[in-house]
Amino acid sequence: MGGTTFEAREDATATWRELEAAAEGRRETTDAERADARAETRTFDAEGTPRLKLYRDSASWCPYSQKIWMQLEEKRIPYALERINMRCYGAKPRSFTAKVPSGALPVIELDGQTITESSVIAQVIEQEFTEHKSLLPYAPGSAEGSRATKLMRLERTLFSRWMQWITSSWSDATAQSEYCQVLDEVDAELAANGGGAYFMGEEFTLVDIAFAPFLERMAASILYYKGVKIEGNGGRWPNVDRWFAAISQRKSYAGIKSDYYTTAHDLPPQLGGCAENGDNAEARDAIDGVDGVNWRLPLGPLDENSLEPWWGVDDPRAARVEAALRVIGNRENVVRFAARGCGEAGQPAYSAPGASSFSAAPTIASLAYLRDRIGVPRDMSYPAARQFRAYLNWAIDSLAAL
Ligand SMILES: N[C@@H](CCC(=O)N[C@@H](CS)C(=O)NCC(=O)O)C(=O)O
Repeated sequence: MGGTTFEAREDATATWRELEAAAEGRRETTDAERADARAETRTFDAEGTPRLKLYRDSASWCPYSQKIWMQLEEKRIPYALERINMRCYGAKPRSFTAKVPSGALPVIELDGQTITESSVIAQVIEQEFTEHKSLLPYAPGSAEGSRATKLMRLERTLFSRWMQWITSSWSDATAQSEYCQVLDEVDAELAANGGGAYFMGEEFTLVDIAFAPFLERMAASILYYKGVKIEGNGGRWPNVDRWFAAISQRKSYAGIKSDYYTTAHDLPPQLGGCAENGDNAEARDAIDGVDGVNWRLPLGPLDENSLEPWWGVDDPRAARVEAALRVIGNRENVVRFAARGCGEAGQPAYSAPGASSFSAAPTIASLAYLRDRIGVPRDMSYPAARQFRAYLNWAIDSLAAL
């Protein structure tokens, strides 16, 4: 960007400095208690160095890291944070692989001791931070304790049925039916919890945390690759819906939840591919925004009937403020990143030396590149990303019409 032809254009667009001044002193109107994927540490107003350091993946893609992240947020345990790349998108620093040769995430350091494996980490956190609310308050061997263990096993069964279905197109109908049968069991367990929306009833527990990252990814990927709606299905899994609605209200989850678009595109590099079944074209195109409606102004209301159900309050203005502040606060990186979209390194694809007229093509390409790579929750929340994608499309359409 920035050639003389561009600067010579007359328009009323604010400069970055003006935008920065407008942003000065403004806070995102979203809840300050909500987890923030970009935070370097989380103190919960405690003083001193946290006992615990969490290593989780830089792009917020890893479901096992998300479990531990949510547990810490839910218990309000102060933690330091280091982001580590997953292999599918980057290298890991030697300082990390020296500690953890497998490179697997998540990892915690507690009082300097390195602990791996999310299920072990979760137990250690429960044992070590007894002054914080217990998320598994059941005696081993008690009826509730046995139920929690059974539900944790059910989560792994659901996970393996999902893997079989989502990564392969082989025997798709059988894989679908086997997956849906286990989801029926999950729904029945949620109905048989003695009341309340959570797996163990009224109480939110580690069982909900075990399911959350996976049900979230299943809802997105099964709709996108198989055309089957899990969340907001409106009939077959009403208790799963009630659970989605309840968990989505939690502050510990709202800031760390992804969206369908991000998940649909981040799973293939992690899993080595996801298989479409031919019934998914409509849902896929809608999630990608190629239908001309999704990601376009005016945006419809976001609620539990949306293509991607939204169970919280839809506040479009707050969402726009969040998106604007994130972009203004990180503008150098955003601009540098978007500029990758308008040509290959060393190949200014659209440059036209000496051209006297403004060419919108490089800017359009950069904006589209940025639009397609906004990550939730890494960059912003889903409502904010939705607004930002739609306004980028508005800018793209306006430039294309010049
Ligand atoms: N059983 C492990 C699984 C962890 C796992 O599979 N982590 C993946 C990311 S989701 C990982 O770190 N893989 C190495 C990499 O992608 O760099 C746990 O529960 O912690």
